[in-house]
Amino acid sequence: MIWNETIESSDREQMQQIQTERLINTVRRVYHNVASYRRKMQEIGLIPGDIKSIDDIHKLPFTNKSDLRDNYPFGMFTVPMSEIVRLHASSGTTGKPTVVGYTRNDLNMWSEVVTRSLCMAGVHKNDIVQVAYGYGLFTGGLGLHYGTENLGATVVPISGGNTKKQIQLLNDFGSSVIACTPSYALHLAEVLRELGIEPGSLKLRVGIFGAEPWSENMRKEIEDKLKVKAIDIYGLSEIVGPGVSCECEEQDGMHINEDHFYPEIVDPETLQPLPEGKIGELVFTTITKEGIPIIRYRTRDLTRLNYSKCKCGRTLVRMEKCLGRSDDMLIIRGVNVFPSQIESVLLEMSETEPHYLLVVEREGNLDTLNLMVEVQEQFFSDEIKQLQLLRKKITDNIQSTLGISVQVKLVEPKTIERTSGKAKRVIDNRKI
Ligand code: DLL
Repeated sequence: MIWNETIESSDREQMQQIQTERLINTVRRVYHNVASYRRKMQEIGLIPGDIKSIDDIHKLPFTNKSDLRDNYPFGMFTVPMSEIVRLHASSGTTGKPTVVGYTRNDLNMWSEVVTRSLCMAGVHKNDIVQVAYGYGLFTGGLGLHYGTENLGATVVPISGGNTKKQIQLLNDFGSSVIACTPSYALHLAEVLRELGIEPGSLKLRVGIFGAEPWSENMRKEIEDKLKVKAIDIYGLSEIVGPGVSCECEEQDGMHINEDHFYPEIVDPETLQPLPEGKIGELVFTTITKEGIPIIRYRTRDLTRLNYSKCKCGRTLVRMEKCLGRSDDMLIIRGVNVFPSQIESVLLEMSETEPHYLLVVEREGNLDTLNLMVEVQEQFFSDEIKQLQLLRKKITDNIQSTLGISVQVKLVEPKTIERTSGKAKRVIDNRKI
């Protein structure tokens, strides 16, 4: 079912008209209410009247995470606090969190885009949706929660973690949909196996997985082990949270709710717009948000856009599965490496588990990439020779696909820490 047929299947011209009107309003709004936007625009001699159509968006300055931090906590809100009904924040690894505020209308819009996303994923009113994203300042839990209620399906607000309880409720309540990170989905599958529960005996049929990058091979693995259709959902707290985009049942790119979030792809070095189909950094402008509208936000996520009509009937532009973040990209002796590429190689091999950790060290002036990877129980052998052969196979596969050498350390199953939230795949010990 398409939740909002008129919008989700509208023709390009109509969509651009909506985007133009909304962008003009948003620019006016931030110019008159947020000092930092006004200052940035004045610096380049731009006034709101210069933005006459969506195509003028390139004239506007970019916004970075640092802008939000510099204006911590509420400096970029465009309404008085009396209009803000909810706050969320993303923790980040360093410094202050990034805080976002929602008005009542913002929350309604967010529910709408999550409901659209659930419909894209093939979820309907009769489904029981177990929301295993964290509830709290993180947007995952509450975002999926209200979208599910708005659809009229049943929500199980269990939040993240407590795997045994998750499994008990999957079983007892007959949850047909699970929403969690893809790495946690794999963990769930692992525990099910340990408990001797056949995933096929549960009612589970759809998984709404996001909040971290995951490869196509990981999708196959999850679908196979958990017996669900694995749908990719994308979002970030600065823009709204989950529901910025989501895959439909075709699983061929995530439809962006572009009547609310206008996407661009730019070259991360030159910041110039790139033509359709080119991979670059995704940039978003919110065009309906009231609490904290964001102009040209640099997500650091790398992907490409596809404007062709989807087989599902939607015309909303699609973004490809994220390759990774530009700031997660490792440059190892000059070669660009994404953790997702290593993940893909590992998942193509039957001997390894999809649990791994990359540790980068600098010895002298030389970077070394160490890969710790779990070996499947049945391949974990006491025979050193067997293990040496396996290490060589992994090293060779990575060398031939990525063109870099890695030091592989094989570890027993369940050595690498499991998390119910975003998985940590990289430790960079280089002091550069
Ligand atoms: O992760 C919101 C979310 C919750 C999305 C639940 C999907 C499901 P943040 O914590 O602000 O928000 O992190 C945003 O996570 O810029 C991406 O780098 C990454 N990310 C989110 N979804 C995906 C995805 C939530 N489907 C950051 N694929 C983003 C790859 C993703 N990366």
